[in-house]
Amino acid sequence: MSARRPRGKRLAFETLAIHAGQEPDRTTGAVIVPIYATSTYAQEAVGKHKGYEYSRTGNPTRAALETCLASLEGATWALAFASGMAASDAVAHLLSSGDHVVLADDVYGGTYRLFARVFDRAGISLTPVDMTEPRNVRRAITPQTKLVWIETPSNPLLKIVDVKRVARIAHEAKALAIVDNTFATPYLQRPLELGADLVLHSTTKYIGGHSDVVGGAVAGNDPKLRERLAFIQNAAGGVPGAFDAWLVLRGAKTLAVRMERHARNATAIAKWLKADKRVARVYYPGLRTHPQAELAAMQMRAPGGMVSFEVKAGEPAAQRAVSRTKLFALAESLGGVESLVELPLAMTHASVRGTPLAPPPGLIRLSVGIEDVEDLIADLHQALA
Ligand code: P1T
Repeated sequence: MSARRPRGKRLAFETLAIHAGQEPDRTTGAVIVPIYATSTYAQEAVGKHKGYEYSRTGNPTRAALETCLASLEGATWALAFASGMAASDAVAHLLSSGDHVVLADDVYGGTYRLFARVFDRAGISLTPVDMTEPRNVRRAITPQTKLVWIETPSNPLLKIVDVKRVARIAHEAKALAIVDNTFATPYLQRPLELGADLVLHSTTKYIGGHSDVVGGAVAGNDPKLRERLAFIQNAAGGVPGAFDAWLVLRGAKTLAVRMERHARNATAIAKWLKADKRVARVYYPGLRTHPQAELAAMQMRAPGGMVSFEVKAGEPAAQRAVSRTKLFALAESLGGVESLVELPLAMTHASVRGTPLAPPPGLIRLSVGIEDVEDLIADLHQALA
């Protein structure tokens, strides 16, 4: 489906989510993109085919997802991967031995692990910095810096990074700026429009939206980067199967309405936690007391569905609380319609324990779902008792 409507006006996000890459099937009229469960494609003669040769290289269901994701990010291209980490791994493969990466100091633990414990062996060095102060990025840049890796809002402390300013600093050093946009989603934040070169997603999260699939994506506008990343994707093979691509595409259709509700529920919960005497500190970019609240309001349409907090009684009390919730499932991951709770240092960020990236031990992270918010607050209230 063309991303343009008559008179050259772009279709709105909600319309693109449902139609981009998803025109009715030409042969059957099926309104929904079919799951092309095929590994290979018959050729009329050697090299004479309908655009597909082998499903690691390309698959029509995956292609539909890629067209849709590109349109949502305002990108000219997107590539879908088997997981968020497979997408990150492909981006890391753009680098060569001797290159240096400046990484935000609050990111998904697996992103740090990938650079610190896998790509270190390929001779790629790493400096984690607090990017809420953009001048820290400038200070960390060396002549070898090729990549500046931003995650905003960050996982799990919900720090907000000024994408425009940090991308400009990266570009002055001739480095690429990438934004992991998993927490915000393209509905709330469009990093490419703010100057980033690449945007990355764990589509496992809000884009998939139903905790039933693992996936990832990278999008951008530079055709040379697309060519190189597609080459790496095909050479290394971290592609999603057709059914997984289809699940992510189905999730994307309702992204806008879900994100509105996630943000509304999370705002109510953050305010409730802030007022509760048992709570020591709340991390949510939608609270006026968040140190980058103003930047969040400028850069994002809404503050998103993730809330972190600490309780006054400390880590043992936090351990107890997360095992007592009834609606919030104690589980890793985020972004599904159902609410989840976890202790990052013991769970999603165990791989950064003992590093400068380690979150506070008693930190509780909520992925606020789209259930009734009074039910969710009642659940937290009884768990904190
Ligand atoms: O799990 P996977 O689809 O491979 O995505 C990795 C990833 C990348 N970026 C961010 C911001 C993420 O949060 C994740 C995965 N995060 C979790 C599993 C979690 O619970 O935080």
